[in-house]
Amino acid sequence: MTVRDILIHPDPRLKKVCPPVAEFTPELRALADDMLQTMYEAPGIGLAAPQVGEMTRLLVMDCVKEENAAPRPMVLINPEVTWTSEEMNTYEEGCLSIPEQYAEVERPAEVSVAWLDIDGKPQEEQFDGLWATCVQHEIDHLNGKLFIDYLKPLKRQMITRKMVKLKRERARL
Ligand code: K2U
Ligand code: ZN
Repeated sequence: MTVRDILIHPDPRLKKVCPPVAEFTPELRALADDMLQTMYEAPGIGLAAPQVGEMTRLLVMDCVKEENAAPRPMVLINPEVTWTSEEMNTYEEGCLSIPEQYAEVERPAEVSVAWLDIDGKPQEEQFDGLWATCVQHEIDHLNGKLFIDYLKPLKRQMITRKMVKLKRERARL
């Protein structure tokens, strides 16, 4: 397993709609393992393949917060939202591709998602709470959408300018 570099916004690869996974290969399993390791190491509770430069519809998440609770690493391939609740929920979101920036985003409080697991087996589950926020945030990544796209233009531009500066500084190191 390898910890992968996480792309930082602005990056054209973070704005692309990713093509679906076509075949279940050992390389796909290795990518999922690398993404889980990268996510835990960040640390984060979710990570989408385009964030590590892999343009494919695969995401990982583990939103278990309790310290002594067992982790629940999940790998979702070709995920699709099949139902959303009327009720909305607002959460102060962050993003591993937009470090140190946080803003309130409103999303459906509950979602049902259908996906294929790492063995290609169809799964379907209803998520609520932080799991619902996270899975919607990750599926947005597969469609080239970032949480800052929900913000007012001025706020989005301010965050983008900060990231451009951060990337310039990191490039100098
Ligand atoms: O996609 C990502 O960048 C991973 C995010 C997922 C996420 C963002 C906002 C709300 C829920 C999930 C990272 O996990 S950001 C770090 C983080 C950690 C705990 C709670 C919220 C965000
Ligand atoms: Zn993100």
